[in-house]
Amino acid sequence: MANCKYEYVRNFEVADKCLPNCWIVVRLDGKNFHRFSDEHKFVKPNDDRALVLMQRCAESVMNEFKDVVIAYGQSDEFSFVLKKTTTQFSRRASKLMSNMVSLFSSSYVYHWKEFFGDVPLLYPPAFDGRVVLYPSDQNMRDYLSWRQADCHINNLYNTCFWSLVQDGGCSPKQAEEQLRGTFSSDKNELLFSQFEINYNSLSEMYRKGSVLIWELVEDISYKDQSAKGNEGSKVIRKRRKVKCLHIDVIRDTFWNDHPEILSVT
Ligand code: DGT
Ligand code: MG
Ligand code: MG
Repeated sequence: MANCKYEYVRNFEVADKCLPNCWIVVRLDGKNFHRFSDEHKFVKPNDDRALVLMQRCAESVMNEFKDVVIAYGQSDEFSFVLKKTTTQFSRRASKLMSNMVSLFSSSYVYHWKEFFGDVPLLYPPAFDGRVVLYPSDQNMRDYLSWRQADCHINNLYNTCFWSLVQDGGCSPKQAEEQLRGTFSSDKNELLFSQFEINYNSLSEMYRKGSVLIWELVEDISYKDQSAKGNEGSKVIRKRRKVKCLHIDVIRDTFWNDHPEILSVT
């Protein structure tokens, strides 16, 4: 067979199977969304349309990748945690990551209009992706805590920055200088004293990001359509549905309330 001569090139492919028994985290992040958000005139510092579109794309990914136990998103990024025992794509890292990233990107374009209406999508957005393995539950929780703490730090900074620029008469350079070296408490104080903003009263979506988990819902149908409401004809089917929360994942409360996430087999 003529082909045999060429088949050796297959051996140049490297195996990238994820280590067994580890949480697999796939994080994707918008490519140059600094420019993308500017060109599409995203509201600063938080654009509800953009944030909810990101959630919608993450939901599409979870519906296709049922072994994702939790996803977390903020700004232009989303992280997906696959259960330790997943065997999807034989745990091949590049296969998992590239499929998730491409589905997320195509969903972003596909659903754009639902959230942005007549605002034209000026060019195709792209996302990068990476895979990180976490061997312990604590490592995986710490990963999510890290991303949520990042969300908080950036959001507090950006809220101050854009308040100073939009309502405080500062240039971007002046705002940056005023915020340099400040602590969280200083920023909270600045927002309150100068702009009457109580940081804690801002939307939880901005402050905490978006946490996607599964919930069980019941679908009720009737065997005999003409016997609607008749208990004997009732059929209840349970199915999993993606639920979006804007909630603290750093403290134990969330994990105690959702023990199924860590105990999934
Ligand atoms: P990268 O990820 O290295 O390709 O570069 P960027 O520009 O995507 O940088 P990154 O990911 O660190 O920061 C996210 C950018 O996206 C940041 O410039 C702000 C922008 N962005 C994300 N969400 C929003 C939003 O809701 N409103 C506005 N105005 N901008 C947003
Ligand atoms: Mg980015
Ligand atoms: Mg980012």
